[in-house]
Amino acid sequence: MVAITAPSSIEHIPLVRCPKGANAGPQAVIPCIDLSAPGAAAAVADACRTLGFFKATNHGVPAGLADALESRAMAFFALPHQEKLDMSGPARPLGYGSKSIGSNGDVGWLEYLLLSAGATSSGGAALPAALRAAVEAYTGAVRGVGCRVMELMAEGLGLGASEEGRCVLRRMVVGCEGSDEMLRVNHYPPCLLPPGRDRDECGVTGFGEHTDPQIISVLRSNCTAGLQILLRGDYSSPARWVPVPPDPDSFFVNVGDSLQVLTNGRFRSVKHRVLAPEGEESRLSVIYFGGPAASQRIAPLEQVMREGEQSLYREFTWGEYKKAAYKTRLGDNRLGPYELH
Ligand code: GA4
Repeated sequence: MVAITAPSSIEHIPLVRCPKGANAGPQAVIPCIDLSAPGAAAAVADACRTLGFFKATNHGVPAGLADALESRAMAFFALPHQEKLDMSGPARPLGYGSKSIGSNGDVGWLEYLLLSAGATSSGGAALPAALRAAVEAYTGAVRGVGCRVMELMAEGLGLGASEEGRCVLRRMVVGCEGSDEMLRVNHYPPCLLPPGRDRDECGVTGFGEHTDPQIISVLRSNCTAGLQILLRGDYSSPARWVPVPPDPDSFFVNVGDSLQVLTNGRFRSVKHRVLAPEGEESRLSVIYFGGPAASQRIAPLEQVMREGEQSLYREFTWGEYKKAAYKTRLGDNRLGPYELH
């Protein structure tokens, strides 16, 4: 069991309820893709079209990097609240945050570190040296997974014939001057419900439902469950939340809003949320967000558009979209105002 030595950091979080009734139904299968297998590009594209989410295995990242970050991060979160704040500053949006997400009133049963992960960034300069080193080593590795996945995505979209096509997404995020890469370390302590509260009726929100604004997100967690994705409904079945079984040896990849636009809706940005742990163990997750430079134009890639195809979105720059995102609530439909048809 993980000891939370500073309950003051999280103890006053209001218990936001997530209805659980919507979870009923057969277990949906999360696509699991071997990144080194011959058919990986087609499998990635298929998963991004249907769910906007998949699990990536055979990624080549040594387990030690994630384990080291996990243990350094847990040691950090066990520090007294004020020390955590002093070391990283309050999340505005970068820094240490507890309970509060963004600046428009969203709350969750978690504490976190949000760091800039750019190649030249000194995000978290005042963090303990061992944590900083673990963050840097892990970031380098997870960025590599993001690169591989973005190349597979492009190939799966049919852009793989030329080097330029295959690298078009990857180059917006990695090795691009001013691109916007971030690393988020989330700690969800166990949430013990007061006697008389029925856990079967509702869970406690760790991180409320939302889509990620970036191009791609790559998540790794410890063994504690909590992540759920929203399976979109259709004429025959309603939308429902599907739990994602944790797998510390794999990465989970999300399509972000910007990639939905870049592919003119072919790839779908996935709604997801986290429920607070029900047992005795904390959930610790680390997410790499790959965003482009502020000036990057976000509009359907010419190469993916069929002849005569119309853009579904009014174009914007990443800088504009990010600025607008920070004025929204977590669960808002941020692409809504940009939809054309
Ligand atoms: C969701 C994805 C990433 O975690 C994040 C989040 C950001 C924040 O926590 O600062 C936002 C959220 C996220 C989208 C809407 C705004 C901004 C909180 C919030 C209410 C770091 C990001 O880039 O967008």
